[in-house]
Amino acid sequence: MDQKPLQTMGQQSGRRSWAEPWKIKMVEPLQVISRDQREQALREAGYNTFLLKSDDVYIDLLTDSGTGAMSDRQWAGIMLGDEAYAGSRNFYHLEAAIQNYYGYRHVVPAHQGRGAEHLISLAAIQPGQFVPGNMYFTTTRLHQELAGGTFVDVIIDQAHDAQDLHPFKGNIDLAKLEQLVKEQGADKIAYVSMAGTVNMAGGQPVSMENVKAVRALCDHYGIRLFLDATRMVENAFFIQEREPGFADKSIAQILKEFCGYTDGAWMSGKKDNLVNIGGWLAVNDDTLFEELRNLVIVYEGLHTYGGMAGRDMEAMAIGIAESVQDEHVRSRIGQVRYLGDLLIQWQIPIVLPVGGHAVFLDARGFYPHIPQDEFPAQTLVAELYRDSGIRAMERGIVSAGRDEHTGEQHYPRLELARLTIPRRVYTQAHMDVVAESVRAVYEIRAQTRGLKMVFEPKYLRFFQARFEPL
Ligand code: P71
Repeated sequence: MDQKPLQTMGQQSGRRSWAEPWKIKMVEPLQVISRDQREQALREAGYNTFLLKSDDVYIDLLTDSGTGAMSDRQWAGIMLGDEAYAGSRNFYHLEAAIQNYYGYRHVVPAHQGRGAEHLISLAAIQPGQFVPGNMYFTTTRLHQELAGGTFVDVIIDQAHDAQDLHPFKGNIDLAKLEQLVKEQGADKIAYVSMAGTVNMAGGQPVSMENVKAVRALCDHYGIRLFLDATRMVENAFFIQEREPGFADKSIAQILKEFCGYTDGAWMSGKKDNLVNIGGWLAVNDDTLFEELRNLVIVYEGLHTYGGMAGRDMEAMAIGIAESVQDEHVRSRIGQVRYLGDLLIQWQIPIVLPVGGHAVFLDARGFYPHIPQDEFPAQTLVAELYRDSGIRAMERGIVSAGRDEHTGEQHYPRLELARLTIPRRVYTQAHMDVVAESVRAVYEIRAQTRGLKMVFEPKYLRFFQARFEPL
């Protein structure tokens, strides 16, 4: 039998290979349980991957949130925690890092992203106001609604089409935004809520041109613009790669320029900032800052720790500096893209272009015979786990939940299963195993049946809902 000469990954893509800008100093053993055990674990978890025990998971692609590997420098920083109740030196390091890399004037720490979302929503939304944004995110929208606001999706139409190749599918549609402002009046708009790389659209970026244009529109109507900076570093990579005029600018320069068009940001440090727990809010306005700094002590903790230990703040300060290194971001997104490219070559339906933090499988493409209210994406994540012990996350009708007024289910166009890649954790070989499992599940797609929901919690139902096979 003829054997084709083996090729490295770089050779296969017609370039010199490159690798991660780090080496491994400590490892965490993994185990794989048997197929029968997985079948039982799945039943016990009500076919919901959020309810699996992590010991029963082989490769964990549930989320990139808090699941990254910290560097030796960050772990050294943990030992330098100043656990003073007030005025911890680690807070000042964190504050300086945020001011330096993101460019905002005032910093309020929070225990994680949703803590920060809670505070900004309370401070900046009057009941009855609207909050336009580039596609909803679950916790973001919930806090906006709990504060009395109504979220309005003003993302470009292309974002809702899994196959559309627009390079900046996270962009805000200026016409949709302006129409809302004209219909409701500028005083009914709390602020524009813009996310850097849009999670639910597949990790899709916003262009510099778009944020500039949104800024101009906001200035015209006197509306504030706040940024969900959770994955803004990854957004900066796409600008560097795709937007004319940015190829020679560093990720750090692009990040700062982008943030400069916004009035403030909230952050889940568990993503870009390379920590297991932490978050922050940062704003330029003095009055808003005073209000946030007052609110944080009610809900999170004193304004110099906001729910974090001193050591957590130190790790995040160091993580911020590491996160904007060009080599880091290139290898992080390069790994996501490696997995995506394998699946594209095998003609498995995924969201295109491949985004920053995850490969999103298009469950409608897998299971055209399963109607949306039999939960195709939930089915797909259950099938993947059954096949190989890989854990993914549903991002479709279960995540979208119900309309708060009518109680009707939202029926999102995107019905996706997210293979989320933690930062600095898995190797190329792990990605190969994942790709082969996705293919195995795809090959048996015609025999696969949907699920029915047998338990539905009131808030953020996807976390705790239970299902049974049909
Ligand atoms: C993700 C998460 C974590 C998560 C949250 C809700 C359901 C399932 C998983 C969290 C984000 C995020 C964006 C854009 C704010 C938060 C909240 N993402 N904005 O993707 O992606 O941050 O988790 O630190 O509270 O798995 P938090």
